[in-house]
Amino acid sequence: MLNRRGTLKLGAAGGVALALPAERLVSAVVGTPPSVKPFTRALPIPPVLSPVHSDRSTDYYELSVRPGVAEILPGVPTEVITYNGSFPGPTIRARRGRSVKVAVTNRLQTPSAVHLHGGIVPQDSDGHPLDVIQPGNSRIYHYPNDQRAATLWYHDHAHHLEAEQIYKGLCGLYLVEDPAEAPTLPRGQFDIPLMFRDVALDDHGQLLWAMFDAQRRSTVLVNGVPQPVLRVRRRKYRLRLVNTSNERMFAFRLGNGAEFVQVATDGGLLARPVRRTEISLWPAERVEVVVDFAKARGGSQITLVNAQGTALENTEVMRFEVVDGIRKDMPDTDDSSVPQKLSVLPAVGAPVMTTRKVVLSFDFKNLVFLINGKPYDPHRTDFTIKRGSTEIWEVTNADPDPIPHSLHVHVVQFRVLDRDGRSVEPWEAFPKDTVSIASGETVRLLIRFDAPYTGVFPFHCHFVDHSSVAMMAQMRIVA
Ligand SMILES: [Cu+2]
Repeated sequence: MLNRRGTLKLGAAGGVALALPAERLVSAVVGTPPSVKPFTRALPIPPVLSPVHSDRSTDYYELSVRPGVAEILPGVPTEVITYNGSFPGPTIRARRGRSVKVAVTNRLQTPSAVHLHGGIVPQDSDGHPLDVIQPGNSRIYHYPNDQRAATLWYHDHAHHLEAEQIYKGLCGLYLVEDPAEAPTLPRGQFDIPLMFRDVALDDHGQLLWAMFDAQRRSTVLVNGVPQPVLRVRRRKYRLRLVNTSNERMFAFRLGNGAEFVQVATDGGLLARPVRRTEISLWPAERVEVVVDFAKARGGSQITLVNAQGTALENTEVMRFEVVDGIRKDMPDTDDSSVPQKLSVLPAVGAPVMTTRKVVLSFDFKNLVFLINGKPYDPHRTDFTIKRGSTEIWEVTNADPDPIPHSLHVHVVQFRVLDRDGRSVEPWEAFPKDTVSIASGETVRLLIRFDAPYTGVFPFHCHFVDHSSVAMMAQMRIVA
């Protein structure tokens, strides 16, 4: 029998403490949300990073990975680690067809690697777990942005360290923009990023860190603070929902009869908008929605609720406060609209030549997370894949309830064909780079390896507490 607090050192994991996922199996909840008066603090928007230099083809940015201080609770300095001192990191706005080069300097005492999640990038800019920046060193990542406009994010990916370093703050948004795509959607100040994550805080407002500590991570943050409020005009807003949590799954609902119109998923715009009352968002997934606040009365409040939270958590995640009446500085005019045809999705591609099985499981005997029965070995090639080919991957979560997993495949955007044989809704089908897989479930992915790059790229569970302790594998893409 597994004991609840069971924690052991995995020598092979470089001294990373591994608590058993059995923590999830017990109902005890520890940790309490901070006593902050909810919905009084304005939603912070992560700063947009300015290029240090631009030329005809490329924008050049600089990021330093360094310790910093965040104000998660009002007036309380919390020690975190940051990109450029910002928690979460600054947003990079890239333009389709214009490349970005980011010079990253590591001022931590530990190695760091930057992965652009959802990016179609060459292998030497993918942030492979062993391709790290050592303390005191710098390197340049090259992002071609030769892909559809999408809400991407960058985060740490250093071998065995990504769970801790993402948790402590190493993530930021990376938006690929394309002025040709659905230009009538709300933009500018009406295009709002919402990065959701949970955190465990001690009595002094400091981060508590332990692997598999999901039960204690009971405080949900939006853009780095709990329960913020956003004052909105009576018009449409585009909201980019991003789950940067290590392990938390969200199910978002809006109060007061408001509804979501989903326009995009991980890899960009859907073909058509879809009305939804609840949005499920697992770690690393992105969903873009348009919410029309013109339907709300001036002065009313609309709360964003996490229907999957427990009573001891701040399930009321944030609030929208609709400004009252007509004001000169906040006119109600709205020239934005959601077109019924958002985008033309690329064709499926060549015939499928290869079908592979990917089985995700926890080894209860040896206490390791496995893919196809093996722990991650960064020196092993698990799959060899021909560039340009199309494959079907049958991905199974072989674990008992309630151990969820997901699969993130680097350098591609895939189609989810079906779950346990039932075809999925268009909003969760394409374009995706991370797919949720509940206990016992099998999803089939259609993956076209159409990136122009060869080399070794990882695929892994994006519950990063799992991937950090071996639920990762890798493919070698060959010409
Ligand atoms: Cu997992």
